[in-house]
Amino acid sequence: MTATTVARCTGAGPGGIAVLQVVGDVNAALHLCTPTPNCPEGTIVLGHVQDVDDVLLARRSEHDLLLMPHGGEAIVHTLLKRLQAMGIEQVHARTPLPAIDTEESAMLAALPLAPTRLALDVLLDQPRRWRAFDGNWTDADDARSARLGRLLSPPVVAMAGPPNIGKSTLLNALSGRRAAVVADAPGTTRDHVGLMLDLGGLVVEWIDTPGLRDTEDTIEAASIELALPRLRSADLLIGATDASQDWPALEQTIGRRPDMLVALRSDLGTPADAHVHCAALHGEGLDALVTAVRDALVFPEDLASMRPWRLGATA
Ligand SMILES: Nc1nc2c(ncn2[C@@H]2O[C@H](COP(=O)(O)OP(=O)(O)OP(=O)(O)O)[C@@H](O)[C@H]2O)c(=O)[nH]1
Ligand SMILES: [Mg+2]
Repeated sequence: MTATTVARCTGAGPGGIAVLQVVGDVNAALHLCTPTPNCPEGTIVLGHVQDVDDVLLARRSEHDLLLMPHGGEAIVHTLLKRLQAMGIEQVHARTPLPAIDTEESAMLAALPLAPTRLALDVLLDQPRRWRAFDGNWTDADDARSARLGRLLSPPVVAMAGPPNIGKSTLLNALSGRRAAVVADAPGTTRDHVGLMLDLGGLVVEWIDTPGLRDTEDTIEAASIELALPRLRSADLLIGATDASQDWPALEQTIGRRPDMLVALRSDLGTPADAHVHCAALHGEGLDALVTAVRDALVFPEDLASMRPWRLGATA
């Protein structure tokens, strides 16, 4: 056999994912990973190169393997050095690099968008699902694909409720940092605060809004006014309150009913009708809330389904 070579198929400079193509005896490259992954022809698996990075491995044929680490220069450089130390010569890329089929090509194009392991796992399984698919696509498959699209394109979750019930405390607890000002005074939050949160494998933009109330304070009133469009357009609108107050009248305020009712400060009591309750100050009920929000946006049956996901569909 001719010498084993490696070619860098993606450009120099940082990128989401880099692609290195090993041609020849690809076993040496597979042995870079610990443990050595089983990667038969036509499969894509996730491996790990110790002290470097997770690496996607796509076995295009017996003698053709793609290594796809994150695209930072240090990672690519280290991998190339380790391959060269095994006697694998670096050569210029042969372009273009064709995918095995259109399903694999769509999946590869979407890979850099996957922000979590969950998104990556579901995405990696798509070529196999398309190959096994019976061809009978339904409206339900469209809806499921649109929800799965949220794994790549973070949906907006907005929480609305009366002042001083712990909305900002909840955001801080979910994010693990002090992102929003908290105080025992109504009208604490002014400009709404948006943070990207990983909720059990689904990344969302969580919007913490000022407490809804009639107020003489013109700055607070303007802040509330600014937040209303975010509430109207959120992918998931959460109505919140605590045991001492009513649920917010969102249908009157913004013309939209909440998708979920969450009771906060539940250590002080829980209002009737709450779908989920938590006491963020004490870290209680957060896991149940995270699961409820994730499941409302990407249904558990969407993740369990073995039917393929049509990439590009939006909810
Ligand atoms: N007992 C109890 N108090 C809490 C809990 N969460 C928040 N608090 C307290 O409730 C008060 C208000 O908290 P914030 O998070 O500022 O409430 P908010 O809903 O964001 O208030 P606005 O920004 O004014 O709308 C603070 O004193 C918090 O410490 C909780 O789970 N239990
Ligand atoms: Mg607040």
